[in-house]
Amino acid sequence: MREKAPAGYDRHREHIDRGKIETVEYASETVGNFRKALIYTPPGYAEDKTYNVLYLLHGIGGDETEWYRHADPQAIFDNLYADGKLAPMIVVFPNGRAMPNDRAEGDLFDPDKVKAFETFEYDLLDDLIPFVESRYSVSAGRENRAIAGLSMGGGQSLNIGLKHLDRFAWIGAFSPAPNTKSPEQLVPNPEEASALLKLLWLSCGDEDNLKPISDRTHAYLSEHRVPHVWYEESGGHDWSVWKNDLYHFSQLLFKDN
Ligand code: FER
Repeated sequence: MREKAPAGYDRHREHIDRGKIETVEYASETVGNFRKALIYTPPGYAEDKTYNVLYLLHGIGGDETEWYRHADPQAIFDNLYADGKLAPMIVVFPNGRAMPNDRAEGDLFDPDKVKAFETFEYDLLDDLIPFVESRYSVSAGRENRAIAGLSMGGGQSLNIGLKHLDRFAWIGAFSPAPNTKSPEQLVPNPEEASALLKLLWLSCGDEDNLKPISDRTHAYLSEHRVPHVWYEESGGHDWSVWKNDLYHFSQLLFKDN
């Protein structure tokens, strides 16, 4: 079992530089409307530098504000920057339910709503990423782009990231949900994936009912010798686990580990 983040990692610290979180709206041809996302720019963000980008996805009960409301990610990141532990990156919090009404309301397991988490692949690749890359000073190479998320967002990160290794070299799945494709579908060519991945992170709490999905993915990756971080921790399907994952995963990004 893995170590947890140190006490205070998620608490606002005095006298440190802070990043900013803002809400943006982008035109989505995929959905046919304007869609919201939150964007964190790190302390000292400046247009004359270029940044990596992490796309960080929410779960079935959430929307683009879910991480912000439950995890205080800006405190986690600001503290890590103050300690010199993060590579420069902006973090985009999209809404992964790509349909006209993308609010987390009504029956969240309605098949149309679950399907919208699949449609998000095209909203992300064709609409959101181009928007982010036109609006912010970011590097557009695969080695400068990461995708990660919790539960439904963890499944999306594996499904989308591993299918588009030409776009993402860094992938993280925190407690991935049943939307996760089978390991054989995710990684049909283990050698090719191994050569392209800079980081493949998979984590899950030991009391999470969805753990069999992570177990089967980890087993396949191990059997086929695809390098990955398997981070098994104490806990259930909850925010203490996902915040801890974010703390550890983010420090591995955009570095030669
Ligand atoms: C399911 C159980 C859980 C499922 C999705 C979830 C689509 C997602 C949970 C979450 O995002 O927290 O059967 O099917």
